[in-house]
Amino acid sequence: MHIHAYEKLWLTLALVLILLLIGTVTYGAVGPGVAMVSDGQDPIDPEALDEDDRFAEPRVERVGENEYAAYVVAEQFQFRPDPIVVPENSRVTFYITSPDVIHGFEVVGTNANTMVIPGEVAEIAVEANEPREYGIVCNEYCGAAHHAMEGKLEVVPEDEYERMNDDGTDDGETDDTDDGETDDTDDGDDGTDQGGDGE
Ligand SMILES: [Cu+2]
Repeated sequence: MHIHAYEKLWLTLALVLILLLIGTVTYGAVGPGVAMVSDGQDPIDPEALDEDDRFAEPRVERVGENEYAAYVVAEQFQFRPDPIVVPENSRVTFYITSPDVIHGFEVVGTNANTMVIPGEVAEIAVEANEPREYGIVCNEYCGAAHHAMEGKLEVVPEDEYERMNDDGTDDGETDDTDDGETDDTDDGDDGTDQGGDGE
């Protein structure tokens, strides 16, 4: 059987296109780390968020060495808490839900981007390495002020984060139960160094 040269050429091109197509899909799946958002969380009653442990009080919690959990409520037309503040060099897992309509939650500049559906808890993680500020935007049209619905993720230096949390705002990680008055017993008689023992 004789195949015309042009026909061979087109056959080859068609084959190459098919391989390219399969290649791009495969690369998209494994290359840039694109993955489906986890749906492992149990459903939640969107009308009773104020009775839920995690969402009654939206917040950031330390859950391990350099690991933080952020419980976020996306609602018309804001994210709570705002800003979300975490220390540098940490991994933040966001748990996000909505009491009203479908919203989006994108941490601009990362590949974290999920839909937030009433009754569901979206779970998505971000590596917060360098101190910087990220915008958070809603990507799903959610009502008249959708365009104004934005938040912030602030990644701050570790010492700054500790200072912020020394104000007694979170009681999860303070373990200073018994160092009250035993370790500075010198009632010094050269009262020159005031300011040495700030807090
Ligand atoms: Cu929106």
